[in-house]
Amino acid sequence: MDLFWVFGEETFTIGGIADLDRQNQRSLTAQQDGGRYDISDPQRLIISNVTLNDTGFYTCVAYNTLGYTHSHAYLTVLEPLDEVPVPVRSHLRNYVILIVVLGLLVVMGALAAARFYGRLRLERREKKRAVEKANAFQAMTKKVLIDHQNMLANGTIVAPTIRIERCKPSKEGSVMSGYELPVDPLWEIPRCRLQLGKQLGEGAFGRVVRGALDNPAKPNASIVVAVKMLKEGHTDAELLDLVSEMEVMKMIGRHINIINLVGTSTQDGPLLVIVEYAPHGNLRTYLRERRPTSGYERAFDHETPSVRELTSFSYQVARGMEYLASKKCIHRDLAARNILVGENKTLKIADFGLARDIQNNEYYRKVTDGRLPVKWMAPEALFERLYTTQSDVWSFGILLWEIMTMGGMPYPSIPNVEKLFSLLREGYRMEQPPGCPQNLYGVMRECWEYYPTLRPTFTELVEQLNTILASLAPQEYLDLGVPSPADSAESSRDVSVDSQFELCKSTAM
Ligand code: ACK
Repeated sequence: MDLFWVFGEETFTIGGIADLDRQNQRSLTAQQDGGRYDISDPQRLIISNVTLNDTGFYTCVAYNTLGYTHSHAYLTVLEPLDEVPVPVRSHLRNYVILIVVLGLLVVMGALAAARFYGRLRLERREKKRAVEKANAFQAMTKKVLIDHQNMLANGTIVAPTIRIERCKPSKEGSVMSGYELPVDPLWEIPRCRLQLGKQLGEGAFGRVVRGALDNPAKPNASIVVAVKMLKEGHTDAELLDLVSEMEVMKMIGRHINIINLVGTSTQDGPLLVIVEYAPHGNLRTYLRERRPTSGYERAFDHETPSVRELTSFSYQVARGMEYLASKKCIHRDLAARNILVGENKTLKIADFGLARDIQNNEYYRKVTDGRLPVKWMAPEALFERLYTTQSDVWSFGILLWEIMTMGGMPYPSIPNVEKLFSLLREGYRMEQPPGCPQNLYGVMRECWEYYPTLRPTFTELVEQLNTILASLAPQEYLDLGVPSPADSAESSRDVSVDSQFELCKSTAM
């Protein structure tokens, strides 16, 4: 079978190839029109350089000896578009610019994203560090550091230098109390050996409770002790004061007439300072409860102490003070309220290790039981804040007066503190208490010499009181058995003194 291509009318009639021209149709050959027709593959017609004249029907005719058949298609050639020819170089430049701009955009985007993620990461890291820091800070304890080096300044015991540093807890127990105290193996008592009991008293920041301390050597024989501790919500300064008191007590050592340190519990909980227990409370209350009364009945079922016993009390306090003075310890608040009465009427000086703020004007205020500490203060302590063992001697004289009046209030008839100051300067001193032996009153007066060097030392006081003690008959009592005019005047004076305290309070504030 042969094929040939025809261009022309749509209808193709049988007439043979010779009739083509007549029918306005022409057969296409490869040589025509400068070889525009490519029919190297007779089943496919390829026309190059097409023009509008090429529009029309194209018929493909197949024939053999038996006959022929055909098929046609219409070619539409469109007008060329009115395009402004764009030079190739300009295209290229546009591409380059586009690529550069896109590249720049990509780089800038990448940079912005990198910066954003960088900042995000930094913020996260800072937040994490802050949380870690806060956690670490919370887990920190306050380490109490004690420096004993400067405890003896100018020949006087001063509280050790104690400071607090924040640090990582080195023991689990320290986290419980918030503080880490150094262990002193000589004094440390495990908490499990101590059972706390009823409260004996409390101040603004601390409290004292009774306790029972097990004796490991004798399982069923515990000893009664007093335990000093801080109240909840105390400040660092208050803790340092208690640590300082504990250290001073350790340094001072033992004497029968002072409240001795028994031990300390510094680990695995709040600081406990364990001291000897004095079952009969403070000397002032003790004496007041044993004042002779008018009737046959006693207000409290207590025996009134004899003059000899009272002198023995004075002697014991002088012994205790002599010991403290020998240890270069200045008490600064020697008064009957700070003397405790132990077993067998043994007197014990308490609170000698207290850190006292002598610069503080609170000193001019009355204390909890309504007394003004200034009434026990030597003139130089009062006017110049100069505290020495000799100013303690002055206070001892006032304490003697308290003893010989069975817990009386000093300067009962003086209306206010200002008046007391001027009277002391003028040389006024309290009178001899009723029933007080003359030689004992003489000791008081020596203690109240204006110039500290003229006052006796505690060693001299011990000697003098010992001599007086030896001279006294055992059963001699103060002449207070029947209320004397002086005694009733005393009690009424006490009332006036109380109202006078209110006056003092307003002037002190
Ligand atoms: O004056 P007081 O009866 O005796 O009340 C106070 C209270 O605790 C607060 O200080 C009493 N007190 C202090 N230490 C002791 C102690 N070692 N033995 C008995 N009572 C004490 C004090």
